[in-house]
Amino acid sequence: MSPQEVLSGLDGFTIEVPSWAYGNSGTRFKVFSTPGTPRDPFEKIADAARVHALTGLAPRVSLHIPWDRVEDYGALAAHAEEHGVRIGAINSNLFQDDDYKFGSLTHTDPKVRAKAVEHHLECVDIMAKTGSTDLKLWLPDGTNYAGQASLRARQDRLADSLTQIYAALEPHHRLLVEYKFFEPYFYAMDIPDWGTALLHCQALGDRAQVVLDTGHHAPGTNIEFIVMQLLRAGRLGAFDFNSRYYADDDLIVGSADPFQLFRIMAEIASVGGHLPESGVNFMLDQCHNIEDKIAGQIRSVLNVEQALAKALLVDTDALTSAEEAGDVIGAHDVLMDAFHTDVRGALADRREARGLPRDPMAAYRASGYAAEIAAGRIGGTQAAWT
Ligand code: LRH
Ligand code: MN
Ligand code: MN
Repeated sequence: MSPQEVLSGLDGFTIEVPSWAYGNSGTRFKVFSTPGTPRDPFEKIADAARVHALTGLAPRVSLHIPWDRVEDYGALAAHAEEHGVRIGAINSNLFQDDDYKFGSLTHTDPKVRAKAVEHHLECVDIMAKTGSTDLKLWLPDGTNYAGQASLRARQDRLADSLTQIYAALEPHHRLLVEYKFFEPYFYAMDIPDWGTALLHCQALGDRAQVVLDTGHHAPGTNIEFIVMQLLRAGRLGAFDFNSRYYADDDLIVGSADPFQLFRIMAEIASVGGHLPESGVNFMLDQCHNIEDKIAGQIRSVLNVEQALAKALLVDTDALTSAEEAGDVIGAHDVLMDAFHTDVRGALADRREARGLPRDPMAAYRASGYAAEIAAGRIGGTQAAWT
């Protein structure tokens, strides 16, 4: 197959961008502002739409409630459509309310649990108004000290709360459950790992699926193994892509470890998980604290596209033969050959053939958009730490 034929595997592949990446966000320390930062969700969507217009890769924008609360969600969805994008996952927020000091969906007080469930009903309502089909839940609940609470009772209360949320979904909606092994609590998080997320999803039903945030694992974790296992179970609902050096750094995906990103995409591509019908939502969860936010998002979606293009280049027949023959080095070499292939020219050709700029970053810089928004927007929305 020619490179262009191989790269036709990218047709239909999309990446969803987060509204909070366009606002001032990231780190619990100083959050630096960038000139032209959006002042409201409408401006965040306008910026996100630029990324899609230049790359052809990012047609959906995730919202985060309450950061993106607006009076008229129908108007927000229409605004997105006018700009050539649409609303993606609706993210709930259980980590900025005093009532949740000892838990939200897991709290011992039924009134606090009911409040946390109710927040998800608001999100489901927003889904109906915006045409979103994914409700995304990251649970910040946990404990800091052994003996602080019954680990088991918290799981039971969580199961009950999740059941209520799941029951509120419409038949075409999914519940995406995200795990994280630490932070904001450090002794035990209530959904620390993919196993716990998977068990809850399996108890809920087919439309409950796991979100894998690449920054939410202990250093050294083999993430592609988890990807394989969740795909095998039919429960990989979505990614939150980002890069990490230390913790939940939320840096540009593919910047810290492009080889890890390639290994993940190779696992995905090996079973067609990149195809739209697989239902895996490839999202970004990033913060651009010191770099230009729009350029940071362009770089991110291009990095994911590049990793997938290399993954599609893996000679699967040669790989299988080498694996079956016990040819350890041969099999490894097949994979590395794909990783070391420079696909940038082929991707530029493909973009040009689709009426897109060969170099989206250069096109963005030449467009004058950054200067335009810097001059036209004063003040910005501050999203909280992610
Ligand atoms: C917290 C987090 C999580 C969510 C996001 C909104 O760790 O980053 O990954 O997806 O906040
Ligand atoms: Mn995340
Ligand atoms: Mn995170």
